[in-house]
Amino acid sequence: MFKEKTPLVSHIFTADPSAHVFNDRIYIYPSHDIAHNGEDNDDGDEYQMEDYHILSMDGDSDTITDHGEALHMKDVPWVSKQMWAPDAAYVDGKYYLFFPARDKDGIFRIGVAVSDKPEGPFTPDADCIPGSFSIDPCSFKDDDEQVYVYFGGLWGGQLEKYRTGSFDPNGTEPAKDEPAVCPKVALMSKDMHTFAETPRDVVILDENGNPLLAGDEDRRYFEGPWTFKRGDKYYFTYSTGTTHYAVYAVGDNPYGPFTYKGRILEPVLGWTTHHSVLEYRGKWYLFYHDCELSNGINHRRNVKYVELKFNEDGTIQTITP
Ligand code: FUB
Repeated sequence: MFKEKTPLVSHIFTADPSAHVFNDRIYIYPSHDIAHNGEDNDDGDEYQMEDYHILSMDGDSDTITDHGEALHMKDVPWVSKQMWAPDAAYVDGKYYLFFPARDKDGIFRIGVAVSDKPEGPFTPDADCIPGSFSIDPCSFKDDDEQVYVYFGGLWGGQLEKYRTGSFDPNGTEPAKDEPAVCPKVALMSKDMHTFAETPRDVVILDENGNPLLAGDEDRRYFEGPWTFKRGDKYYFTYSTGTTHYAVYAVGDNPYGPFTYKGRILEPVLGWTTHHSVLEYRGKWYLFYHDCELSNGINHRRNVKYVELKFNEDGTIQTITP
């Protein structure tokens, strides 16, 4: 593996890398940032992405392949704008791309698209996943082949607007001394096009077994979930958003609860901290992004990776970019 800590590609802006190993090759499912001169705001209007390009690489060269446009929003009937952070899963000979976008009413939903190849092109379903909401879907396939999708993001991602169980356009975050908003998880149905259950809360606990509080911005969930298994432990990783850390929590099953353990990555150049973790040829890697190529413009990001190291007790060594 080469190119560690350097932008993997520079001909397009890329972000939110979801990395998987398929056929002994690393496939990266990133957002494709669009350069424009609009202002940033708390709704994420600066993230105007319209399509996805899948990247791939192997362990034997420094060549990164951009497989070209894999899916464009003009081909997705339910989407109005903002194709944000995607992920993919392989099940029974097919590759499934999960992606969030705003529907025609401006509400974020999650869609599915299918391909015979990991790099696409992907054919989208005509409608979004029924009952889906918010952003940042990530998939996790457990040892029993069951696939779970985790999702949710505050502010622009609208997660705090579902605290009553349905969409409240005026919904806000809890008070600082109340439990934080939880990310969600749902088991996928066997055909991978629908949730097999109503999404559940992913509860993240502190060292005393209490749910993290909304005011605990160094540790509470903001966006960018990722789940992986190491040994018999399930690791749930995520971004703390306003404090810009990538952090992790550990549990005993895919639904949690997960207990907060520490930081994976200190803040990078740029506001967002979206990442993924994968094992490849016996080593672990963190895929992440920063804004090096644009000198810090938040919506012009570039994907990178770095080796991730574990301590003997399963804790993760914090990376300082
Ligand atoms: O790329 C748009 C949004 O920015 C993602 O959905 C978030 O995770 C953040 O990286």
